[in-house]
Amino acid sequence: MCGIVGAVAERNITTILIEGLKRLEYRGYDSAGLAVFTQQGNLERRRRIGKVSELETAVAAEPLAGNLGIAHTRWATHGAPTEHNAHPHFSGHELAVVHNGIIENHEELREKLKGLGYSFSSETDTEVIVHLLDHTLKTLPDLADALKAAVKQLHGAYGLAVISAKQPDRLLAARSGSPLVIGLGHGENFLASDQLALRQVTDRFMYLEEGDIAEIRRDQVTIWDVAGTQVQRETVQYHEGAEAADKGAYRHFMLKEIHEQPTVVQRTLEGRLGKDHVMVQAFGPQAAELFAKVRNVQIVACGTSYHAGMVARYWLESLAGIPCQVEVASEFRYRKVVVQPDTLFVSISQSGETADTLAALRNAKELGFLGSLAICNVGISSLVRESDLTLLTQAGPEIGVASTKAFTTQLVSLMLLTLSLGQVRGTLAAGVEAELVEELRRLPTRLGEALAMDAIVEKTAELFADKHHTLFLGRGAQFPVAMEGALKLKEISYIHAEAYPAGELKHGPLALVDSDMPVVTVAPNNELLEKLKSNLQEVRARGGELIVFADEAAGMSNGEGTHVIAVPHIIDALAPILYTIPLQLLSYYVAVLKGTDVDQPRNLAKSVTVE
Ligand code: HGA
Repeated sequence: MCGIVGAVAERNITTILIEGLKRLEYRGYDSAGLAVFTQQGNLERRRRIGKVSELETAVAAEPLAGNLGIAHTRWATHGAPTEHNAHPHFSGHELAVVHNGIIENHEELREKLKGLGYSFSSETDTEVIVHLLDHTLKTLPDLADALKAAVKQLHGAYGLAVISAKQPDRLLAARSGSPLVIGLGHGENFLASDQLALRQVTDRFMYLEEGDIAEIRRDQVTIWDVAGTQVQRETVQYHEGAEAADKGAYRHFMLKEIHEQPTVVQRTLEGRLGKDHVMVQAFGPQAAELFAKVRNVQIVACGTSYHAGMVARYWLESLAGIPCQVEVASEFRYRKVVVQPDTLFVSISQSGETADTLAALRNAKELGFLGSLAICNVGISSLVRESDLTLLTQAGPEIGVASTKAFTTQLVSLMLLTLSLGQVRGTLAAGVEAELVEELRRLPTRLGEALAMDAIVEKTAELFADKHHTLFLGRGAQFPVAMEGALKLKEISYIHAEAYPAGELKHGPLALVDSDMPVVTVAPNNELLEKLKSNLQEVRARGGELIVFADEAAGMSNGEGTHVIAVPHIIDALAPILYTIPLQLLSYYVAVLKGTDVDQPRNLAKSVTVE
């Protein structure tokens, strides 16, 4: 995804900009560029498609030095990944902008600006911003005033950095739907879309809030909130140890990553939600055109990602009315597959290098699919490069071998896919998209509430310490959640765990149930609750011990052999994401009790790049 870096200093800032972009490289991008107000008094830029190192080579060949600059790594949403579409975008020779996000009313603004005599040199939505700002500067000559007025005309999501050769003592920033952080130095200040980009130059940060505009000078930062009132934002100081590849205060990476889920889910949603709809272009410039033709979906993945795909099948069919099949990649790749007309091939992988999934994608290209979409956490991976469309999960580096935050961000991405396909094809029931967009916005807070179950789940884990086998039950979209819960427990505690749709119990697995076989159940308050309660009676009648994660309003209570753990209420469609959290915590605490190697369980590897 796009990255922004900006700097205003006494020293030359070109290398700081390039180093910052490199630190954001892991997010994936297709081109990079920078603009610097040079010592000769001009605004100059260099742009290149491909890696930041290409840009670095271009700058080395044709150096530019200055004290004020902005830089960007682009992941195209509007217009192909070409050099002329790469940011920064200019209006004339004196104004430069970099942008993360999507401007939804860009066509209308483009027409208006053309009418005012502006000519466009790119196909991006971003270029309208710079010309609009230039036009506004004619009546409001102060850059901050002009930016405040101009952004009022933008619909969509943006994180912006702006510089002007006419006011070269300041860097301007605006945030709405795409994160920005100011890095505070001594006699110099910085801006970035992620503090990681600036850790080389400072450890003090100020996070902009939604609607904020900031004017950043060498020795002063001024911020206005959405109402135009001047405000102070808190300064946060980072210490060594706050890096992603550090466990910080947590005992294991897995626990740290479980607790990061509200933040990374928030990040995965950023820039992708409009007021009451999902921005389809978040899947890439051709997404709307391709999605309009989709009549079926085939999902292919392995392990945890496969479980995310299984949840998506329930969503795609029940919410968007689109038939969906899901298969593990190692089967799909070797089977003779019959492809329905107009089927979208969707692959899901944390690393984007999973050998089976990659091979399945390569085979799929010969099979007549309509197109391919990768849902992936690594932007520079083979899966992303070889797919037509991509939606990057923003989970950040996942170090624990057992996947946690990658899974929940995959689920969020798949919900965005469901709503996008339903939106483009017109198959969503009235009001569903607006309601789910609203609920998605609240999701990070709800996940935080679920994490507050940590202590009670830790206590519950003691029930498993001497057990060798476990059953996990769920119904509907909670069945794959139960599968993921069982997989997590197997992976890190080495306890044998099986998941069943609860209705299947009496068709076989009930024979296994006795007092040595705890049965874990996920029970949101939906139309299947009463049926699920009957299934649980079947377990109790055989002496099985029940651990039930139930909606606080489900009317279930503790009894002999029945441990009910209340889960905060959530809209049913998003329940699979929320219920995953206590199951992750459960497997974690069971593994800790058993003393296994939580982050690197035996026999397993993080990115399965072999068959
Ligand atoms: N819409 C802009 C920026 C894209 C972006 O933020 N991607 O993550 C463009 O297409 O250039």
